[in-house]
Amino acid sequence: MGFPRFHPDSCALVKRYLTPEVYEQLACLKTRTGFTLDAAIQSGLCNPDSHIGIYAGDAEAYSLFAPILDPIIHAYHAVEDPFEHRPGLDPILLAPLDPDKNFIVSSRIRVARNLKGFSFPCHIGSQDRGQVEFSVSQALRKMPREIDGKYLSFKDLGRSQMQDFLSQRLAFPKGDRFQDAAGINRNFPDSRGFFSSRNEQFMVWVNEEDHLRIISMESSSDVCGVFNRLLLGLDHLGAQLRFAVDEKYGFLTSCPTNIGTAMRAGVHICLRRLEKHQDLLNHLANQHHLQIRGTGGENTSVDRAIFDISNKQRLGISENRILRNLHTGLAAIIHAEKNL
Ligand code: DAR
Repeated sequence: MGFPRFHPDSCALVKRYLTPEVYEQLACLKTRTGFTLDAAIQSGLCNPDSHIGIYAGDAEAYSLFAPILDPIIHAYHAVEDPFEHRPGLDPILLAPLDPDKNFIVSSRIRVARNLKGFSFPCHIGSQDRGQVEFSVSQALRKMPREIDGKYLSFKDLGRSQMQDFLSQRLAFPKGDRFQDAAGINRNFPDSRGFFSSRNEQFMVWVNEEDHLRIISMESSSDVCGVFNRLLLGLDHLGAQLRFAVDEKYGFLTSCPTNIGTAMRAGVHICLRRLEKHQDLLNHLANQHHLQIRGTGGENTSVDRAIFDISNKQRLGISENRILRNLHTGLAAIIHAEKNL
């Protein structure tokens, strides 16, 4: 392909760190499954507004393409060498954040996982994607009673059923243009599906941006209860499935922004006053390593002053520490909202 020409306006981290020397060093390399650097950077080349611009096609990509991925990981996760994954998945108890439901509309915590030995969604072949769906759906058949439920494969759903599940945010739509350019949408909706517990507070998306997105959620501010439910499901799935994990990078994911704990813990919170004081909100978010997103999550706008606020750090920090930081940060934001 020759040295890639990123859009002049692109600010993607891959453009910043992919120097001609690094490209020269990596351009002819392939992982054992045939994943190349050119394939990894397609999203950033096609989408000038990419923040990162690169995806990993398998676990080996993180070592083979470390000369480009490591500087991006250091920059995004604000970690310095030597960094390491610090697991911390213990049940946790913290004071209620918003018991009167004046601000927090819902809490949602998800972790991403990819099965060991399989290419990741941007590079996986149809047959292997089907094997991933089969293995995960089998592991979901006997969940603990509190989160027992049913797996539904998209291919078995009619159009109106699919629309209903999408509107309930139980199913997931085709990936965005960033994921599309990376190859994540190939053969959609084949071998995609979702598990939902009967109370719809525990879900697993299969073959979305990663092989598994394990989600715990509820319409409350009880981030501890949501986290502890997630642990229950994770323990059960972790006993039956082998995940791609590295002692340095932690859980390996399609996007390098998700490695480490691969956990995004957040809330939908109504901030009518802070909406008019974005500088203060951004200051508080930065102070507590939080990420502010629109109501619909990534790349969406804020609707009716409802913000999606979640942890920014995923690597070099434990899941328990993420939850404590989120709790402290949200308490500070709620305090500011009350006192404006
Ligand atoms: N939009 C892509 C990915 C950013 C991180 N979000 C993920 N992985 N869902 C970008 O490079 O900006």
